[in-house]
Amino acid sequence: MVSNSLLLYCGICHRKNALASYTYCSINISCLMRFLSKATSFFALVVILAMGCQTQEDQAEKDHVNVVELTIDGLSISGPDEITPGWTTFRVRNNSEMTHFLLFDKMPDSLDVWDHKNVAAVFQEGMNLINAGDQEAAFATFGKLPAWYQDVVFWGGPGFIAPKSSFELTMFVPEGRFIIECYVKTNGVFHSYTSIEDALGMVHQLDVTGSPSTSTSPVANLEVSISSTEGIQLTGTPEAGEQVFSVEFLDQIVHESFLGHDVQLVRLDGDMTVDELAPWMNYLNPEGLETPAPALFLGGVNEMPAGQTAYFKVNLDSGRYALIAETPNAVGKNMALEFTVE
Ligand SMILES: [Cu+2]
Repeated sequence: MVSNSLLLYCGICHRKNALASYTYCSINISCLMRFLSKATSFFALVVILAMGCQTQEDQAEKDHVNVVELTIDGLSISGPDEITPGWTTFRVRNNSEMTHFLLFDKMPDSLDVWDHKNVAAVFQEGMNLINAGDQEAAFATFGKLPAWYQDVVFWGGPGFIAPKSSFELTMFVPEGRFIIECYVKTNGVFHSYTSIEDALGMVHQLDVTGSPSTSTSPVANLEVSISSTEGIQLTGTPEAGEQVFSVEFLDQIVHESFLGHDVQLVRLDGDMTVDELAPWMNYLNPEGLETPAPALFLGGVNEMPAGQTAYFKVNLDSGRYALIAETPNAVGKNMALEFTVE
């Protein structure tokens, strides 16, 4: 029999009991033992979770996952303003009703998105003249491009993406300032341009700075190369399901469009051929790059300097497809390659 006066409240379970009085600290010994047992289990759980997190980080490293999300809504691009250099996977979600692409322009030092606006304005002025049928005046206008424009390095980026779809591209990104732009056209106006003062078109400024990521390049099951001399070459047989393409730029030149060559993946529905699609792949045509796109674009790699390789992952169904460059006379340059997935 324990008198009520000897009963104390346990500091752990908060129940009145006799044993608590023997600990001189208001803690029931059996309660304390259960607590320590649970605490030990909890500590073990923390260690296991930490190991699990470490394993996940290791797996992410193995999976080359240094991911940057970019989102397209209407005519705007949203995403981070700053990322670290190195191998980076850009996951793009195109929520808009139009086909767009995201070309990375590596800008000369100290220039920004407002300097880029001046370039877009010159291209639009030239395009307006082409649309009006005055080619000669248009090319004279392109001569007004600022001298620094020659120092812009086009550094890839996700290719043409159909409306309401997603795409994933992995490429090495060096340090520097990039302007991400889309110059697909709607009603003859480049998306990258707006006539509204103090407003920007479809552009997004991205600074690449800091310690490089340790991610590495993915492994491709299909190898594509492009050059001004051999055009687009494909090694491997595309199959239904997830396919990883590598795209190697064997060389790079300035084409008659003032831009280099790239590789875009498109599904050819019905009787569509690359000959029919090719004129759309030239922005200098009034109908070129004009929305809506005449075919379903599944992504690609925008132009990169010679020696660079980028990777993209797509899910293919059986059907007819083409790898085609966004350049004037893509077929004549051997930069339009049809293939079939069984
Ligand atoms: Cu666009």
